[in-house]
Parts: sequence; C-alpha cells; structure tokens
Amino acid sequence: MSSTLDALTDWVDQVATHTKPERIVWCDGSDAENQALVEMMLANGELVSLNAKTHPNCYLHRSDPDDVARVEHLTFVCTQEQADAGPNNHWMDPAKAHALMDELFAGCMANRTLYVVPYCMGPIDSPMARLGVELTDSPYVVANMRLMTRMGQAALARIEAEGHFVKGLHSTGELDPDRRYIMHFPEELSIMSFGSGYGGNALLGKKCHALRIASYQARNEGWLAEHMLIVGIENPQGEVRYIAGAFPSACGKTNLAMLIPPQVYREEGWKVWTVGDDICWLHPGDDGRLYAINPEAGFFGVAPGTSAGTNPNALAMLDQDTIFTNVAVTEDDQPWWEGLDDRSPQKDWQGRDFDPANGPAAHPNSRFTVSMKRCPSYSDQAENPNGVPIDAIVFGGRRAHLAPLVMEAHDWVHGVLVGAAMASETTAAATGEVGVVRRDPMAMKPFCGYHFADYWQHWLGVGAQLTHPPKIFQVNWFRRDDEGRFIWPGFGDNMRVLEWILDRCAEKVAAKETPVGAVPTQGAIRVSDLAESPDMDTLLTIDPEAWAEELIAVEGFLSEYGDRVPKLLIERLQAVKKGLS
Ligand code: GTP
Ligand code: SPV
Ligand code: MN
Repeated sequence: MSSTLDALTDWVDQVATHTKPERIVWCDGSDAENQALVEMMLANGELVSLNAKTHPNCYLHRSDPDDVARVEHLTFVCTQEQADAGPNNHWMDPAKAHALMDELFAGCMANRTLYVVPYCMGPIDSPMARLGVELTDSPYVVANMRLMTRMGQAALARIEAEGHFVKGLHSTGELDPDRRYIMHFPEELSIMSFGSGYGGNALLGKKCHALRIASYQARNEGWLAEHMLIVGIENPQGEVRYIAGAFPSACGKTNLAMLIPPQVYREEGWKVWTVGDDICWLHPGDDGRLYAINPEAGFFGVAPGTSAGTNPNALAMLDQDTIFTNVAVTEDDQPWWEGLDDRSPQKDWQGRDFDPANGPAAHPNSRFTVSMKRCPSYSDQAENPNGVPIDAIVFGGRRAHLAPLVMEAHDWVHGVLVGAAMASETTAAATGEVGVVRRDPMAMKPFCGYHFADYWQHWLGVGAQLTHPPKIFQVNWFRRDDEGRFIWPGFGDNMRVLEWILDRCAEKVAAKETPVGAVPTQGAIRVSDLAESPDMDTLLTIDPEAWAEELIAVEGFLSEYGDRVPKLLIERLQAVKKGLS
C-alpha cells in the first residue's frame, strides 16, 4: 500500500488495537464481496430472504425494536466552543465526548469483523465530491453504504490521490438505547457513532458526513450542504429546469423527486428527471448561478405510503436489488407496508404474526435502500461532475393550517427568512412524539453542524454573491380540512405547482402580491382536468391575522439565537410584520 494511505492505515490500526476485532476486512465494493456478506447475513439472521421470483436479490432486515429511527437527543456536535454548535445542537466538550466514546468502543468489536469502508460522496470524478472512510462492525451498514455511496476501490484510489477524508467510526455495540451516542467533531472532520444500526445513525456518509460535517465545511469554503431533493422538469419544448427542495424528514422529498406528471401534462410532453431525493450540495458557479450535486448514490426511502398510485417510479425500482428495513411480509414473502395495496400481511415488522392490536404491520419509519440507477426517472445529469443549475429553491413542510399551497418569496433575503421560519409536524423518522409542529429551518434542524444564526448569515452571503440566484418558494402539500383530510391531492399532482413555480422563474405568469409572499392568481394553478376540484380558495388564501401571530412566533424563535442572528433578517421580518398590520 502506498505511503499516501499511511494516515488511513495508521487510523485503522489504532481503532483495531482499541476495539479488538477478530479480523479486519478492507471493502472493495465488488459484487462478489456483497454476495458473500449477504450470504453471511442470511445465515446469521441479520437478513431474511424475500420472494426470489417477485423480488430477486431483495432482502429484509429487522432492526432491534428500540432502534428504528434517528435519535436527535443522543446526537451531539462537539466543537471546542459551545457557542459554535449553537442552540440548534446538543453540544458536548470534545475531550469529554472522546473520553465517553473511547470507553464505549473499548473492546467492543471482540468476536466481530471490522470493515473498512472507503466511500465517495458525489460523482467519483466531481470536483465537488468529498471522501470518507467508515469503520464499522455491521455488515448491514456495509451493504447499505454500497448502495448509498460510491463505495470501495474507486473511492480508495481517490483518497490515495487526495490524501484526506472524513473519519467515521461506528459500532452497533449492544444496541442499548442508554449507551447510544452519535458524536460529530467538525473541527477534526470526524464522526463516532455507537449503539445503533439505524440508517441516519449508522450510515455515516449520509446525515453525519454529507450534512453535519459538510455543512460546517461548506460554510468555511463558500458553498451549501442541504437536506434537499433535486429534480429536473422537462417542458414540452425539451428544456430541463432544475428545482432543489428542502422538506423535513418524511415530508415528501423522495416522492417529489420522482413524481409522474398528471396525464394532461404527459400528453403535452412534460417529463420529470430525478437527480437526488435527500441531500444536495450547492456551489456558486462562475456564471453566477447555483449548481447542485447529489452526494448520494442511492435512496434510503420511507416505505409506508409508497404505492402504484402515489409513487409508481419508486415501486418499479423496489422489485429487485433492494434492502428493506422493518417492513411487513405477505404469506408468500413479499415486502408489504401500509398504503401499498389491500393485501393483508402475514408477519409484522418484528416478525410476529400480524395482529392489528400491535399497531401497523410495517414500522411507520420502515425504509428501502436501493441504487439510484434503478429509478426509471434517473436523470442523465445525475452523474454530471459539475452538477445541474438550479432555477428554484423550494421550502416545504407539513402544516395542517396556515401555510398556503405555494407562495414565492420577494427576493433572496426574504427567501432566507421564509426558510428560517419553516415549521413542520414531526414524523416517525426521529424518535419522539409524532405530529407536533416545531420550527425546522430549511429542514436542517437535526442536521446543521453549526450555529443556525451563522448558517442564516452564510445563506445571505452565498445569495449576495450570485448574479442569477434561484427564486425561493414555500410549498405545503399537507393542508387539512375540518374533517382532517388533506385538501390537496399531492404526489403527481404537485407537478401543477411546479409548473407555476417554473413559470414564475421564467417571468411568464403574474402573481398576487401579499406581505408574506406572492401567491398564484385565481386559476393560475391548472386544476380543471381534475375529477374533483380541490378547495383552492382555502389553499391559497393568506389570513393576515393568523400570519401576524405566526410572525410573532417566528420573532420569538429567532431571538433564541441571540445577537448572532443577521440584522438583515430581523429587519426583513419587521418589514413583513408592518406590511401585514
Ligand atoms: P426522508 O427520507 O425522511 O428525508 O423523507 P422524504 O422527505 O423523502 O419523504 P417521502 O417522500 O418519503 O414521504 C414521506 C411520507 O409522506 C410518505 O408516506 C409519503 O407517502 C407521504 N407524502 C409524500 N408526498 C406527499 C404528498 O404530496 N401528499 C401527501 N398527502 N403525502 C405525501
Ligand atoms: C431522514 O430522517 O431525514 C432520512 C432518513 O432521510 S435517515 O437516513 O435516517 O436520516
Ligand atoms: Mn432525510
């Protein structure tokens, strides 16, 4: 091994001395390596085989029932100064965190294998891509990282050429929720995760590296690391425009990224191309526009609600080469979840005979892991090393009330305020109560690796530098009527809103200005071909009194971030408030 890999081999040696694995395996990412891992996991029960006729090369993993979601209360950002982590993060002194983690990791890999997983976030030849190595004792993590990142030989070769990478150390430990910590050391570019095998806690390339560590690096280097999907919309003239969208966990990114337009749109020639469904790295280009890459290579998507009606593209990719986590199974061993179809499952996500008295058959946060290449709408630009130019940024959330179907921010500064003011109902993607409205600025509350006030300042700074900044919008697919039903049909019909957004970007359509943003004029959102017209008045009306209350709440929220909050943002908030009164 060449000398530029010395830092890596030294670190592997050091970790092995401390954690005492039975053996060390350097992963090359090959099919043969994956096949051997799968066979081992089938033999030891970590994976269960599914119906090989209907779902070739698909497997089911059942987590420990106490380990099914991200654990925000056990996730820490460990900067030297507590203030740098900000009120948005749990903080621990790095020395204390290291001592705690060293104790947990001591000897924890006895009788286990230590896998060395080199990975690249982003197209392997992209100047925007970043490297990492995850050391893990979980073969399930290895199999997932192989689908979710460019993992193995090519990544190792680039690490050797560049000489630097993010260090991630992971052990499932005993899966004891009381001995579980996800620690980030942005100043050391390292991550330590102990006691969980679940996605966002354990696949360290994803939220830990590509968002928490990367957002910290991005701030220092002048770019943005965001919790965003990237989608290309092709119009009947064959022009493709790209939209990046930040929605909190389990709020519709995967679905929007691969939507199938309604029939009238398809007949006109509209097409949708998927670039990414969860994470987006945005870089200012020489032409004054913002360019996006998806650092991931796969989808770790929410299963419940995915069906032939809601997301046919997702369903099509899931019948082969997919790892399912915590879904139910039918009597003939096909994966099943709530919302899929009207078959009844035989076994629930814990492998018990299905009994509705035990709750849903599939865990509400059950997921699928699949390569992006299996997506029928996979964009031919997804591998473009220079990324795709972004015309619009969309912020969305789950709001039963208040937030309109769509509105446009007045300008970049107002757009940053709209993003910072986002709120959404909590979901099963993280442990804790579900359905509670909380502030989730830019859908980054759980993922920003530094002080939110500094983050908003950075957003303002990036925007100021762009001669052609994307327009910024807010959307809400989740408005409910008095009976609690969703008013907007959502899913493929969200295309109707994207068309308006792109028309606004191209200055093709007028809008109704309000102090909180510009909303579509009557009839501007095409709905006439829908069998049942949704209540567009409710969806698009801005209630000045309710918004005045909302802005007071936003003001209170921003004040929690102290005098680091950009003055420009506060001034803009005051201006909007004044406009309303
Ligand atoms: P993460 O992977 O957790 O970051 O989530 P995500 O933002 O990619 O969410 P996803 O697209 O997987 O959607 C989560 C849930 O919301 C699923 O159950 C979907 O069926 C549902 N959903 C998505 N889009 C819509 C929509 O337009 N309307 C309604 N009513 N539900 C939606
Ligand atoms: C999310 O929770 O936002 C996800 C799944 O995308 S996880 O990888 O667990 O973060
Ligand atoms: Mn996510």
